[in-house]
Amino acid sequence: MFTSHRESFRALKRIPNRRILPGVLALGLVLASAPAFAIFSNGGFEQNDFSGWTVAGGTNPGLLGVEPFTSASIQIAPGAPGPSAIVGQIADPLAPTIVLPRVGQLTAKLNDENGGALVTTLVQTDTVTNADIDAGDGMPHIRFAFAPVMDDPSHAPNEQPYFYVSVKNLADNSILFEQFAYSGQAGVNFLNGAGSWKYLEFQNVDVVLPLSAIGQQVELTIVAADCALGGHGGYVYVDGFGSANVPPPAGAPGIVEVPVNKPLMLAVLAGMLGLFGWRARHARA
Ligand SMILES: [Ca+2]
Ligand SMILES: [Ca+2]
Repeated sequence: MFTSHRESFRALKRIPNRRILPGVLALGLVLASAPAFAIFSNGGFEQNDFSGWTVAGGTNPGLLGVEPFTSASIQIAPGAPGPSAIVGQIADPLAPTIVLPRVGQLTAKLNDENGGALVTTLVQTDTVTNADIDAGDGMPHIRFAFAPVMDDPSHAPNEQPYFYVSVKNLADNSILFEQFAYSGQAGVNFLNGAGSWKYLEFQNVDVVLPLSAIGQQVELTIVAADCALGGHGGYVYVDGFGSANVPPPAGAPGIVEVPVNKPLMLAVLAGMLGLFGWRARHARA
């Protein structure tokens, strides 16, 4: 990716006519800042489908155990997967301040506002390469944005709609990033949507990987679940999966940067996330 940018720019610089130089420079800048969605296939859903992704799911029998819930609490019973869709420029009356699409022309929506105790999962595995290194810090990055929108029927916590997002290194099964919350969960700064609906603005995630991750496989997982009792829905918008910066949204961005394999930094991060009411975890699966 970077090589091709350099070659393009070098080729352009050979053009001798000075009068076209400003235009050439502008084009060079455009090329240099083109999004490098190197790591994930169709990471921005701009193909208007789920090519490159595995969409699955089933039904939600409720979360296992008691709080705090983790990935180990998630149960998905066999059954038809929950719904999924690609959306463009739409308004969401349940979450009126969310701006769609988030990046480019299209954004993925996992699950929906209807009940049925359904679960939708979205997974993609890919290999980290040198193309995922950010020239800014010399480290590989995984970046994306997500926004959960969930009804809050005030069921028991394990029966509420919930969402889960994780980035896992398959080489050692370490969780590089994960976030879980059920609707209305204390400590998560949900915004009030229509009626009993709760939501979050798009959260920008920036996971900094160690250099040792080059050549290793990472797995992205997103889970969006209706309530376990069948009457209430929940969904998650996701977009911009790749190594390039997710451009700022129309509203105020909340960038969550997650350095890995640096315990001190993680402690600092946990403190920062505390400001947002998030629970940060560096768990082993
Ligand atoms: Ca997109
Ligand atoms: Ca649903």
